[in-house]
Amino acid sequence: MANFKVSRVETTPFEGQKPGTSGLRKKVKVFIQPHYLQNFVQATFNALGADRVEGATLVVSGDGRYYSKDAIQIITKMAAANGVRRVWIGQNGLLSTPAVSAVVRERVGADGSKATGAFILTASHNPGGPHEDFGIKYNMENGGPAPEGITNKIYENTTTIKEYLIAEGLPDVDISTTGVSSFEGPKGKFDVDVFDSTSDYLKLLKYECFSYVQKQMSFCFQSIFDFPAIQKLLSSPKFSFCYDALHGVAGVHAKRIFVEELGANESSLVNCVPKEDFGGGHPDPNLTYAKELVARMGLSKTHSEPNPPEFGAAADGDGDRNMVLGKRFFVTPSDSVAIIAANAVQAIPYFSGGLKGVARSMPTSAALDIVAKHLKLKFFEVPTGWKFFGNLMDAGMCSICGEESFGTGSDHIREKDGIWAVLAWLSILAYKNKDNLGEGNLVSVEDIVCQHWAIYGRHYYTRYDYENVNADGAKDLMAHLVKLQSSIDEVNKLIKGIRSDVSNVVHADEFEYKDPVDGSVSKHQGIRYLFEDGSRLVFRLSGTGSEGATIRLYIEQYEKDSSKIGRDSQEALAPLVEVALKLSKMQEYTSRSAPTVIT
Ligand code: VG1
Ligand code: CO
Repeated sequence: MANFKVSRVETTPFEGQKPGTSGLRKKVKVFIQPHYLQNFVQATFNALGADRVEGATLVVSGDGRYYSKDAIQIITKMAAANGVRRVWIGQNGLLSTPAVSAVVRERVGADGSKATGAFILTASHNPGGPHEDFGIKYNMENGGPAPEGITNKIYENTTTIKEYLIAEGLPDVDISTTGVSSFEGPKGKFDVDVFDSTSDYLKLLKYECFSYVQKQMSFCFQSIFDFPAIQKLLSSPKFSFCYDALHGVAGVHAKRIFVEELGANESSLVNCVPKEDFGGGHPDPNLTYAKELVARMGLSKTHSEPNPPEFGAAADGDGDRNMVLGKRFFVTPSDSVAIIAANAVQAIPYFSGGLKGVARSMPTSAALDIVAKHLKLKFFEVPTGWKFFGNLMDAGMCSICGEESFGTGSDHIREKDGIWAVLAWLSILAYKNKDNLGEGNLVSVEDIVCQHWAIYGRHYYTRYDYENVNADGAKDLMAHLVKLQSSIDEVNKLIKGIRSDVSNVVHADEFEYKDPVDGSVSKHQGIRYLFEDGSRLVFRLSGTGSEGATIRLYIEQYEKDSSKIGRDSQEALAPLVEVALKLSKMQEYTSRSAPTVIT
């Protein structure tokens, strides 16, 4: 048994340690400055207060990006010094963001302990490596991101911090081998428990039934997916599958879940070995950055693929996002959540008793709204960022939710969940094809989406991102758009001068949200222009970048006429895009003639 002392280290505040949409994200060179990470971690402990820190059980893990291993050792030593009772670390420090949430909610330690919170080390879809981004965020006892009340407090603390506590004499822990190491400090015992990264997460996802034939009874444990049904689909020679983790942490879970549990061929996995720099790529699952998958699925403009798989998916660095593709077919994330919600009760055992409600972030298309109306479900529209869904779920008001930014999930945890979304799609495919895996034609991803549009109508949707533009220019553009909102007549005159075939704006505002559970109000959550025919233009500044500003422009148009739902989406949206760019004076304010990424 080793012993450690607590040492108090004097420090001074760093500017800009304000958590954004999802934690604090900065360049690695900023994070590795002496005391930088330590200040933020101590500010978090101070924001939580001694009651929630002393004796706590904290999960510390992440997506394995550059600097994670050092950060884990630092946070472990600071936790010990602050009186935390035990730290839980996924093997090699690897846990996807949804796996962390699952571990916080479900894992029980060998001594019966339960986690009380988590530090997640990730900058999610931002690139990694010595010259790229690192990030950290804190999740609460419900497994969800800290609410704004806490993140504001953390930020305040970072502006006044004078000292932090760190254990002296505590050796670096070996995070590559599972097992518990125990230490003794001035306040008593401190344990470090390194555990298998996937077991608890898998246990939550797998729906298991045990039949007691003699007594003619069967018990089903409350879990989520029908694994045997998915297994049958994956083993059918008619079906083929491809999963690209973009060298993020999802690869670890994917191998275990898709290959070892569900019997997918190992060759279905692409880029599933986590790398500190994501292989030099941008671990953001969209049509621009998930190049290899896009080519394999027959969607590349420069490469022709003779026989793409039936179903493909990609994840981001920390495994909470998903992109869903069919053979030569892209499913927009807004459609994906609507289609999952429409089919959940039939196809996914966890939802067989019905849905409590559904929710989407404001810029996400209204495809989910239409499903909610048809199925008479409670429906919520929240600001961007997963933290807003947590309250609804804790209050039993929401089962399925999603964001246009490739985030989909449910109340099984309190984060979006990339692998969950893939299993949800595999479940729908398995359900739709349960009678034709032998004879008959396979119902494809494209068939499912087109059938959905035929029933509910189609929301043409696109997002333009202008990454790393001049921050002042971005601010001026937003101010210009807010100012325009004071006269709708003026806006409509401008629009008619740009395109006469675009309908009238009937309402324009900055989105504001009052949480129906705790009554808290979040203002300035995006600038909206709503049109008479249901079309929308939304402008937001990103809260996850680490340099300059990123402007997001969201464009949506609803089409109910079934003879018009098969158009190319960029072509269908061209008039609205033109209006958006000219109305906002995008080129003038950003000096950019084209966006960095179109999704
Ligand atoms: C982006 C997305 C948002 C998402 C957030 C975190 O935020 O738009 O929908 O919740 O990233 O996702 P912003 O503020 O840059 O638009 V992750 O996977 O990066 O944690
Ligand atoms: Co992410």
